[in-house]
Amino acid sequence: MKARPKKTIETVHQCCGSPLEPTVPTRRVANVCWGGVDLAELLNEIGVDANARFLWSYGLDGGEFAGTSCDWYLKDLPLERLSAGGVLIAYELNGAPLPAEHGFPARLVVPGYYGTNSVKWLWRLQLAARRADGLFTTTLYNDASDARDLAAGLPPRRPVWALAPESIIVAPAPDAAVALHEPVEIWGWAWSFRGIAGVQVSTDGGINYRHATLEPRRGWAWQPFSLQWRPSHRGVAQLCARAIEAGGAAQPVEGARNAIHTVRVMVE
Ligand SMILES: Nc1nc2c(c(=O)[nH]1)N[C@H]1C(S)=C(S)[C@@H](COP(=O)(O)O)O[C@H]1N2
Ligand SMILES: [Mo]
Repeated sequence: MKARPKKTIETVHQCCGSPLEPTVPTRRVANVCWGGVDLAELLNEIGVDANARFLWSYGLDGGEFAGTSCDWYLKDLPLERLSAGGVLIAYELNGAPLPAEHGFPARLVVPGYYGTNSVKWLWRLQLAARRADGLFTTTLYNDASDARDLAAGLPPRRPVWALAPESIIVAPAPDAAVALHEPVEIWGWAWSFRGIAGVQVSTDGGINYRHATLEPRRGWAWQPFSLQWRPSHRGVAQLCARAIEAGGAAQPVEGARNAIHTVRVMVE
């Protein structure tokens, strides 16, 4: 693999949280740089069977999870995602060899998909006409559609693949003190599979929102946003950020892993 051209990609990398608590936000997210081999190019060279629809990837780790024992960590993804580009067999993280805990010697990296799909300690790839049955493919990591999703024509269960629109406030920090009438910069990061078109920020717990300044997306990286604020009342202020996707989908207020992030600060 190292004899092939090395491709480097900066991506947002997010854990979707526990598959046993799929609606609980954990906001475990970072932006990292991967180096490795372009998987779509590699498969084009090998040649792909016309019946193939899914890529199955196997990690070397096995054991028991949620009362079920597994030989391997096995995930699958639709081949359309591969054609969209950017999927790597990565052997570098931030310019250094992958550390053991991040998948040494090689891992899959699926930009724009939740971290669970980026299989570490990769030892086998398989193309198949159907999804891979397994604990981490067709049992866990599938979101149940609610009445609104069903009305919008979504299937009853959807695999946890594409990143839903989300944003986090980085500053001010939770419980920070800010000065009355002095300018404060509220800033953070926003991301989704499709890219974020706008971020709105509230300083009154989500009653009123204003448009923040948002950088356009570069590749698969997350996007910075910021808003200048002059606090006009003493006491507690609840800061909220809401990301809106290119297609119009916005972060929900609650009850989902990508629910709106609120940061409480003290105006003194
Ligand atoms: N082989 C293997 N790959 C795996 C996992 C795992 O348990 N085994 N966990 C997945 C999950 S749930 C996440 S969020 C990411 C975390 O990647 P990181 O440890 O590099 O942050 O790895 C994914 N790849
Ligand atoms: Mo995860």
